[in-house]
Amino acid sequence: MNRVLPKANDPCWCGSGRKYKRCHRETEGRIEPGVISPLRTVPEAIARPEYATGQSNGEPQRWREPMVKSPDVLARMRIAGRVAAEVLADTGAAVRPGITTDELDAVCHQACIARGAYPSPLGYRGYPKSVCTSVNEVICHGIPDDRPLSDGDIIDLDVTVFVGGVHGDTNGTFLVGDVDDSSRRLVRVTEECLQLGIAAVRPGQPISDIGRAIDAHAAKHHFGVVRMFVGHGIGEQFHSEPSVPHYFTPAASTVMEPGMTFTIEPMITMGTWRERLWDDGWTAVTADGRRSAQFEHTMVVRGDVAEVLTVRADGRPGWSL
Ligand code: EYF
Ligand code: CO
Ligand code: CO
Repeated sequence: MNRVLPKANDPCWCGSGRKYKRCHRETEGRIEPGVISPLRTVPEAIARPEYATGQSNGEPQRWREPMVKSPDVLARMRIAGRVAAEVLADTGAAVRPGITTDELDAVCHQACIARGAYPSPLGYRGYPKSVCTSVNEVICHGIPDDRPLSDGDIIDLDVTVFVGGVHGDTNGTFLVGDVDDSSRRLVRVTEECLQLGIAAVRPGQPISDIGRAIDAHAAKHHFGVVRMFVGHGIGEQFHSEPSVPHYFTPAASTVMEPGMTFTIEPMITMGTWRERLWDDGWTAVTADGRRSAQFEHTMVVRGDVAEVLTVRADGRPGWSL
């Protein structure tokens, strides 16, 4: 049912007696936490990462994993990257108005299992689901629940798989039905930010080159770049060194070397880059309630440029714009 919204100085519709502008106007139309379904299980035959073996409350053991990977690890990461892109494509194909984010979680969960992969987010630091589903103003780490998608929403699906002892991490933002032009522009520019970040990968150059390229493109479109969450090293661990900021900072001084593996995953906003955390301790939203989009690839630095690992067998990513 469509409600006629009050004018700013009228009494709020909720009956609080306060002016609408001081009561519900700020949060009108925002995503709210829903009901989270019970944990899904993974067959015993599928190898799981150490944090999901029930011995550490989901806290990963941190060890000094080399940033530069061996040929054997790289070969396994190519497979994990392909599987992650396939699972993202399968889950993205299910996006439509009316489907709940929990149903998308079930699609992702089954798509992982069908490929002999463990869904890396499940149990990671206590995270309860197999995929992150971040709708509209949710920046990242949205937890799948019973909220159905609405016509006009945008949703980021963040898929990570663990297979062959290594992780592959990719995400993309999908349009739900008929989406307004400014949101479409946000999604398109965010994907361009990822591509420009990848194009800035070059051995011998500092990682700060990546954020410089992304920052410049977002600024050209008057969009914000989220600072709280960054790309990360990846391999036998889900998250390791180096950190990959999507904004320019000279502190990102690690020099890129052939064989280094990391993600680039810019979160680009229509308004402020500042975030707030929901009371669940996981879900990050924009401080002003405006929309945010994200795309992510896992890659390896090669002798000249980056090789993107999270692509399907035909070279396409897990999304299509
Ligand atoms: C309070 C998580 C832990 N963290 C990162 C854990 O790199 C990722 N995506 O590209 C990524 C994915 C997930 C993740 C899924 C779960 N977590 C999230 C939020 C808060 C937190 O610790
Ligand atoms: Co991810
Ligand atoms: Co990531």
